[in-house]
Amino acid sequence: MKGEGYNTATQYPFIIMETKNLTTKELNYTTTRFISSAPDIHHLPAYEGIEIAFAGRSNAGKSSALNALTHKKGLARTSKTPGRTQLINLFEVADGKRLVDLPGYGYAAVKKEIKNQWQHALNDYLNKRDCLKGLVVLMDIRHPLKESDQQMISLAVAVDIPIFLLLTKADKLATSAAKTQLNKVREAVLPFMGDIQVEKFSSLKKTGVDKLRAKLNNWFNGVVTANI
Ligand SMILES: Nc1nc2c(ncn2[C@@H]2O[C@H](COP(=O)(O)OP(=O)(O)OP(=O)(O)O)[C@@H](O)[C@H]2O)c(=O)[nH]1
Ligand SMILES: [Mg+2]
Repeated sequence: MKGEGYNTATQYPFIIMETKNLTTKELNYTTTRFISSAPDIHHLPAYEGIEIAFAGRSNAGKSSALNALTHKKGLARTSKTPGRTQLINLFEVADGKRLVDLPGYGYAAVKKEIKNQWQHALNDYLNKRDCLKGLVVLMDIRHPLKESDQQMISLAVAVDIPIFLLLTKADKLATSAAKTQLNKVREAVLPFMGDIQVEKFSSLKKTGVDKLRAKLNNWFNGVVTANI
């Protein structure tokens, strides 16, 4: 099945390269359940299914986004204290389909040495984790594209992992300011030359949750899009 479309993130046409099913199967995210935690990337259990990871700076709203997606307030622990999620938490959406809540990067109080270790570990994860089919990168809409975010995006693009970039806490800005920020970030990611879609998001107001669900459905169903 081949179809042409338009990628709003990059303004380039795209072609659907491969679909396992003619229609994207809607998954039910509300039955997502916690599977296990791993102390670090090297302790993640081998996996035959499809894994999609949520990454972002500490406090960006990763755990909150997972809870909004699944309609489960307490599925992933959220906190006002940055660096709350220190373990890698695995969740199962359906058989062979998992979401991963990664610990936040770029937390100011973490020593440089630890930050470097984490960077290496992320690099390994993106390079070696064959089951990883997509990366949701979350950034506070008021502070997007910090150096650590850019590193993360570069790493993922280098290994051809598609990115869904969510500008979180959009409720903290007026609608027009949020739109301006969205357009700025869409422009700013063009030089990365990756498969990157940028959207506004608010766990509080549920903004962007439908788009996140649609993207995850595509990735979990093996729909691959590529810029041409
Ligand atoms: N206003 C607003 N606050 C939010 C939103 N999403 C998250 N927050 C708040 O931001 C703080 C951090 O959210 P978390 O979801 O714990 O962030 P995290 O990225 O998982 O943080 P770490 O686990 O520390 O890396 C919490 O106080 C949340 O309530 C949002 O959409 N709107
Ligand atoms: Mg968290």
